[in-house]
Amino acid sequence: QTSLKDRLAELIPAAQSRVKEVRAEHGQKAFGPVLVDQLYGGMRGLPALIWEGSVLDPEEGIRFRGKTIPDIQAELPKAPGGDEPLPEGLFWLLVTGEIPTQDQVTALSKDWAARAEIPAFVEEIIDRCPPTLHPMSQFSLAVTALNHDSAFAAAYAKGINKKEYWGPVFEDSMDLIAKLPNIAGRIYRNVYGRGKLPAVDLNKDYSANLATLLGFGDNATFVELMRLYITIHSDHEGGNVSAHTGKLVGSALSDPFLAFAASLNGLAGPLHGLANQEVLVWLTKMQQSLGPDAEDDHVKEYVWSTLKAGQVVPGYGHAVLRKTDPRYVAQRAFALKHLPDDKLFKLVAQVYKLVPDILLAAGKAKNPWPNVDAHSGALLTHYGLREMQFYTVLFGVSRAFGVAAQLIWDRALGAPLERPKSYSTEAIARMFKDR
Ligand code: FCX
Repeated sequence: QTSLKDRLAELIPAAQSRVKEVRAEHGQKAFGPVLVDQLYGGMRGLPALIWEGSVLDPEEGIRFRGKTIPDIQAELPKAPGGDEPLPEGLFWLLVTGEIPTQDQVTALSKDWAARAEIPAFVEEIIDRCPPTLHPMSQFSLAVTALNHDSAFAAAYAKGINKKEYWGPVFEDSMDLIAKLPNIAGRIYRNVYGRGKLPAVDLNKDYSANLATLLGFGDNATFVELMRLYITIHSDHEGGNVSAHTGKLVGSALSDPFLAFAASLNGLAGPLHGLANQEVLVWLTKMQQSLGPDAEDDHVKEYVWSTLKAGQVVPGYGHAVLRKTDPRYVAQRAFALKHLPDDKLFKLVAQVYKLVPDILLAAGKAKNPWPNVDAHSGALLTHYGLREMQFYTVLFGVSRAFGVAAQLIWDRALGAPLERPKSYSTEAIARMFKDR
């Protein structure tokens, strides 16, 4: 079976029965106490969501359908001559739980290339944005506008049976992912004056096309970087801001374009995806202030000055992880292989050696280790993609894979409207007065 949709149609009935079974067996069991502090504390650790594609372990990091990053690097199909997994394969895995064949992955590459074009009015929306509008805002506008052609919105207006929701949501999700390279490429070229956008090549894989649209398609190592980048940024279970926002908005039966545009607005925050931009801004300022080849003591002082100014060290810490992020490790391995002598990579590595001890000494951050965003910008910079404000757009392209996979399953499994209960401080004070 080379069609993802056909394979999914085969898998859905069993998955629906499995959910019924699990709910019948465990539905009435408690998941532990909820503390009042969790309501005030950003719901850290509160079990609250179902997310099928990936689960995050604090010590070990992410597993996509049970597989670690090294597992997927070994097992997923590669491009001819390539070493990195094709993101097409990761999407197949997220959706089906199965490692696809080379043919299945090639079929996805072709399907996405065929769906890649964006409507003329969306091109115009992007072209009319002032170059001073942040690329993430432009990205979100364009994705929102794709809702014009949503198969799900059209089917809903015609009165589609709820049992059939997943079909048009699948089509929208495929269109969404397929159109992101054209949107990202257009924003990049407009904002930074990088010339006209070339056409998508129907015979190239997704990452090769993305690289070409950005203007880096001739560099085979950059294409490999895009394959790795998209794969590792795709999904990080359901509670992070972008994933949860997409699921939440999708639960109102907003179509995948509206739901994912909401994800992007969350990803654009500096504590989440924008941290990859913030890291490069911070490293660049450090280089300007300390000069090249700074000594450890000077770097340490610089880190302390950031903390003393009441700012966070971008790229460090995590709400769930308690070890070095395996997504950081994978990017570091890529750098050691392809750009070991790069000055900025060396600074990233020096910061990695010094920051955890400082954050431990400062005594606040629960996790002193680097996350995914501490490394990505240095790799992009090496290949000439130096415009830091654009970095989160690439994170956004990748995150669509994880959010889309879950939106499809949410509709296939009949996930309800999300509506948790909130309380005022006065209500809490009253309720717990005598307890
Ligand atoms: N530098 C300085 N202080 C930090 C810190 C850092 N890197 N990480 C955490 N802290 C501080 C917090 O600000 C908080 O201070 P407060 O008590 O004064 O409010 C305290 O330590 C406890 O926070 P903690 O429980 O460890 O962390 P949270 O779960 O609240 O927040 C994030 C997690 C990721 C938001 C936090 O570590 C941070 O701000 N890091 C820097 C920004 C960043 O890299 N974000 C990207 C994360 C991720 F990979 C992604 O989504 O892309």
